[in-house]
Amino acid sequence: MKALEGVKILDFTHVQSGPTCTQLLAWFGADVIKVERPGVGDATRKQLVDVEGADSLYFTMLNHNKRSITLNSKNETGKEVLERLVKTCDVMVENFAPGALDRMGFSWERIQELNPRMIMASVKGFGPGPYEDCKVYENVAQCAGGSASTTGFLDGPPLVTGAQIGDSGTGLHLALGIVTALFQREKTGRGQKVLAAMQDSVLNLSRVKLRDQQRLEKGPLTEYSQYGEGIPFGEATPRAGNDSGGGQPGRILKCKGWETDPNAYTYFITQAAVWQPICDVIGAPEWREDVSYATPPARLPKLNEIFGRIEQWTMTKTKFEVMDICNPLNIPVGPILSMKELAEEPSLRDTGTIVEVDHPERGKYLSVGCPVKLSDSDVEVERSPLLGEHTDEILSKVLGYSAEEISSIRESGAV
Ligand code: CAO
Repeated sequence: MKALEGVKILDFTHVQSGPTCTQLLAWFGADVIKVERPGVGDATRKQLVDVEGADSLYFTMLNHNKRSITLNSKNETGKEVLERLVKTCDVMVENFAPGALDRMGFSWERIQELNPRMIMASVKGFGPGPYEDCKVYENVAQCAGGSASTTGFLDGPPLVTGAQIGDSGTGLHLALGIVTALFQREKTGRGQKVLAAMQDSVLNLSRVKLRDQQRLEKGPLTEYSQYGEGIPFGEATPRAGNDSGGGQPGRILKCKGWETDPNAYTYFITQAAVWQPICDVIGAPEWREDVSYATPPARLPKLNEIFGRIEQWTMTKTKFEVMDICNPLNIPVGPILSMKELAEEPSLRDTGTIVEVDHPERGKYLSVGCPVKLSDSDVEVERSPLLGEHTDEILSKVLGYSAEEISSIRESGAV
């Protein structure tokens, strides 16, 4: 048995934020029915195409383990089918632009009339407030949620990150909201509305930077490199390059081969508890007991000098040698792994975090499998559905329409 077996999800999501949420729920065993516009489908099916005529990797990697029904929700018969889906499902997930669902005739009030147990979960760019009507994509959320202003180097512009914290990050937040609402429904019998705003989710992930904003009011942020460099702080949490966001200073340092390999780097943390082994390993035993280096506060103004010295050592080793030498000494380090290295990493294949999936239109491709492992709910990653692949199956087996009714639904142009 899978954890969410028996839960039916009306998946009215598109692009990345919503699909990433419903894909997780599908991996945990929910029956996810993706509703798509006839003839068009989720816009990502045809975005960033690498195999002509086939669904793109953008789509296939975000829509595993789902079934697809095409349905025109603006057609009268289509609305009737959608009503039946609302009555049958436990959860409806959507990430349309603000107001789109109301314009379709499916306001929260209407949904409650149709099914009081329904959990209606939405991703929006912003929560209630001045920007609630705005459309939002990933990078807008990274900028509006505090990530971009705190990412990058002090002397450069704000930066967005490669990790899709606005879209996939919000999808994760929404998935937690949905299972929490399902848990509450067990006791109350009632559904509820669940909202995950992308700005809120990014801000939640940038929590430590709001921590620093408040610390800044009390004085300089001594663990930021700019403190040791004598650069004054402004009014807002600054960009901190690759400084560690926690209490143990860290940096990205060059390793052997950095001149030609853009990823020949390691992250190196000068954790206080292992200062002495660090001094030994980098060939600076004189720093072990020297009072001007031996304590964390004494080191903070000298981070550039200390990391410069450590880098002299890391540049003589590959990033994997640094790992092999430091790990037995409990020194926290981590290689900068490229996507190529991750794709080829056997241990990630073994755990199902990287999976190979077969697809009828495109053949074999790699995907990221379920990143959360449950010991009593196995995940088998299945390919994404073709557009409308399960329309008849859902109309008959889930919604109970007869063969004649299905023909007339088809004739109406609703599916
Ligand atoms: N049948 C009929 N019409 C359908 C339909 C269906 N099955 N599915 C969608 N539509 C219609 C919608 O009702 C809407 O019509 P109206 O504009 O008349 O109300 C229209 O398609 C377009 O929907 P949309 O506005 O959501 O899509 P968009 O491409 O214009 O905007 C996006 C995309 C992502 C910017 C917007 O949906 C949004 O802001 N969503 C919330 C935030 C979010 O999730 N962003 C992350 C996206 S990934 O980076």
